[in-house]
Amino acid sequence: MKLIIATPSPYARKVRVVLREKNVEFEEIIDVPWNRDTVTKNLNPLGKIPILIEDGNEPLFDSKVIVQYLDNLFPNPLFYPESPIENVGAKLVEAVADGVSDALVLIFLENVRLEKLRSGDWIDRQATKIYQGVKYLSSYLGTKQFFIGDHFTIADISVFSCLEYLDLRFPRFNWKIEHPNLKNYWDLHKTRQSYLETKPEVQTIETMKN
Ligand SMILES: N[C@@H](CCC(=O)N[C@@H](CS)C(=O)NCC(=O)O)C(=O)O
Repeated sequence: MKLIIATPSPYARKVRVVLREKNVEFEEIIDVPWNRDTVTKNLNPLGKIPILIEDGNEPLFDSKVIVQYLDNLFPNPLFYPESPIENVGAKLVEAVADGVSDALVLIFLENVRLEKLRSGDWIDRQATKIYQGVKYLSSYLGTKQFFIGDHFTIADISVFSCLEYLDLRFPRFNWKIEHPNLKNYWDLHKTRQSYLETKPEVQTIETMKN
C-alpha cells in the first residue's frame, strides 16, 4: 500500500495517523500537488492528495473516503464509530475541522499570488470561517478528553490535524489563548506517537503568476 502525501497537509495527516494507529505497513510518497510536476494529476481527477494506491485497485482519494475504506479493511481500531449517534457526531466534527482547514488552504493560496492580485475581502471571509469553526469545535468539546464519547475517533484526528495546520498557516490566531479547553485537549494528546511522527512540515511551492 502506498500513500501519496504532502508534508504540511492536514487531510493527508488524517490518513497517515490512521494507518499508523491500525499498524498497517505502507509507504509514504511525498508530492507537492501545487507544482507543475505533481504526480496527482494522473491519479486523481481533482489533482489533490492524499491518494491511496494499492496494486490491482483504482487509486482512492479524499481523506474521508480513504479512512472509511481503511476502517472496513482493518476494523481494529475503528475510527468511524458504529453507533449512529456517535457516527454522525464524528462526521460532523470532521466536517467542521476539514472546513477550517479548507479556509486555511484558501488563505495560504491567496497569499501565494502576486501581492497586487490578493483580495483582503476574500481573506477576511475565510478568516471568519476559521474563527467560527474553531469556536464551534471548542464548544463541542467542552471539558471532555475526546470529541466523541470516551474514545479516540476520526473526530479527534481531524481536529488535531486542523489545529496544528492552523499554527503553521495562520499563527496570528492564538486559539490556545482564545479557547483554553482546546489547549488542554491539545496538551493531553500531543505526545501520541502517531501525531509526533506526522507533524506538519512546510514545502516550497511554485508562485502563481495570475
Ligand atoms: N477533501 C479533500 C481535500 C484534499 C486537499 O485539498 N488537498 C490539498 C493539499 S492540502 C491538495 O492536494 N490541493 C491541490 C489542489 O487543489 O490543486 C480530502 O479530504 O482529502
